[in-house]
Amino acid sequence: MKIDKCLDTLIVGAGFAGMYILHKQMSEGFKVEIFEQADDVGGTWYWNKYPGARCDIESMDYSYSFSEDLQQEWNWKEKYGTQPELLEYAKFVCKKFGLRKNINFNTKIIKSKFSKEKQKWIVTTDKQKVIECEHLILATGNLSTPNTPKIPGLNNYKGNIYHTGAWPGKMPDFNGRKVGIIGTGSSAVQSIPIISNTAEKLIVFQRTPNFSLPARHRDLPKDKREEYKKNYKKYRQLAKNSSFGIAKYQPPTQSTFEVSDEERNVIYEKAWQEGGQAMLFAFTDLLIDEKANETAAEFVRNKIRKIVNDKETAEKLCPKNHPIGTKRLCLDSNYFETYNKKNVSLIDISNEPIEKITEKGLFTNNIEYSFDDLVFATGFDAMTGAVNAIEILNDEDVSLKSKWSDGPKTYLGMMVSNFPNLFMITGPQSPGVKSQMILSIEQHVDFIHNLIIHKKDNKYRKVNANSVNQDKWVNHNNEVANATLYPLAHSWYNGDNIVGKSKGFMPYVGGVANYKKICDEKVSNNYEGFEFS
Ligand code: FAD
Ligand code: N01
Repeated sequence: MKIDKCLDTLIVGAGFAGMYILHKQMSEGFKVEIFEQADDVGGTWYWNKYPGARCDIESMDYSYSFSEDLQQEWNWKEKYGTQPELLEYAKFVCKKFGLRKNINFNTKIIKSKFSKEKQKWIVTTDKQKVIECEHLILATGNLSTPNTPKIPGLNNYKGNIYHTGAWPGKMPDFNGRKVGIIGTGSSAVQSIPIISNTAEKLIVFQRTPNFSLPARHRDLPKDKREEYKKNYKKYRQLAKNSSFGIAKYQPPTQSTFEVSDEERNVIYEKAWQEGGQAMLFAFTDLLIDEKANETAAEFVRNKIRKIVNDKETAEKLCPKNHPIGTKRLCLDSNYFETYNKKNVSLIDISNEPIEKITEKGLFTNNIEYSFDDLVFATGFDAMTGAVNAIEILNDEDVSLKSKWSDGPKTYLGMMVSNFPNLFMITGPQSPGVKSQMILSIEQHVDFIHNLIIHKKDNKYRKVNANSVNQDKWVNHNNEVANATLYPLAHSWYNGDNIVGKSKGFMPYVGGVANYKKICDEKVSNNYEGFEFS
């Protein structure tokens, strides 16, 4: 086989994870390159250009911390970074650290096989180029494989079709048009209010109502930004010590029923007015005790009932089939208020799934709805989709996908047993998606980079995750998750959103501080669970 290029490290993906590990490996003198299917950096913030897309963790938190220079140089304009601002930030980082020359754009990795004789990965691109590398790092993203449900008749539709997770670069003009949108997750909650401002009519097809709290979005005042910058060290440390990697959300100290109903209401009301996810951090037991959780859930339902004028619509929007916070909580700007607009209607499809898509719209419960444009806000084949899309074979020709057919198994969310020198950043069973993700990305990258250096310094050619340690880690993850309410929801956290996908709770919910402590202990114990040869 003709080898077109030899690298020490090949990275797949140029989002925040890929860019940071590229920077680390370049700084250490490794021969390293990224392969990225898009034509620019940014990952999530390159693909999700839908109206209203922005992060819902405040930008002063949702940003890299590895470079003090970068922290001081970049000025976030708004409380929650918008998609264009986040994409600019990614490009700025790419330029500042001279990364672009080591990135191959418009190139998809389709296959990778660990060669027994070379003891290296042989990686194939969609352009049929073959690259040999010692280390293969998957920075392919957890929410990077858009899910378009296979609804009969989809090909017959004559209007425009959009997916929030693969939005075109040029913003479509919905002015004066009838728009249908399927889905009411975070992407829909952000885009519905904006689309409703210009569309002549917006029809929302809702299968499951979602809990959403007000974001209370605003410009970021200069004095607040400067104060944060001055004290960045303190804030970043607070984030690292927290459960979910957000400085201001420190572990609560009192439980739900320690306070009277009146006191609890005052606490919830304060959190509601403050905006963001504060409410979920009000009490210690909200995510472990159903009765406690119900007090917060009902508080939010009552807010929805107050905001939405039409009683029937309000009730349809009230989530009742899962505890609050067990599906990814949404933050919104006037989402529920949007249903008071004359041009917006809500169709509950919980009991009547969409039967088919037609030339002009879709059929549900024998009623045809027509529109000019159809938006899929139907989420992603999360956490395993992008990894499984690459054919990854170990030296015994066993595919990673087949290994994961009953659900993913990893060691610390970073390696898979019997797939040596293959690393993933924020993989399944890591706290990645249950945290401020850039914080988790930085912690994983530092760990993997140091592991590679340790391997190199000790002249090892291979590092592999021990299968017993991997099983223990997976069991520990399950135990931690099963002690919470998370498994009670049907969500992308447990593969429920994809027909035919194996079911099981995938993220580590023991918190970022605990997770880092565990990782650090493994290192102190001479890289416990990692086999070098
Ligand atoms: P990504 O940004 O997904 O990048 C992965 C890259 O890999 C992509 O560019 C993709 O094209 C590329 N790729 C994948 N497979 C291949 C292949 N086979 N060949 C070549 N290239 C490939 N997290 C938060 O913490 N806070 C937030 O507020 C927040 N908001 C979000 C909003 C939206 C709309 C979405 C979708 C996600 C949000 N997230 C948020 C999660 C977000 O995905 C992460 O914060 C972060 O951006 C992930 O970075 P990443 O580099 O790991 O992956
Ligand atoms: O996707 P989702 P998303 N017929 O999976 C519905 C991050 N993010 O893109 O709940 C009808 O949450 C589905 O219904 P149901 C964040 O981590 C963050 O919105 O499965 N409906 C659901 O309503 C988030 O969690 C931000 O019953 C169908 C919706 O489509 C993650 O990305 C913004 C259907 C999908 O919701 C994914 O969010 C955006 C079908 N066949 C994204 N299939 C921030 O604000 C699916 N649905 C930071």
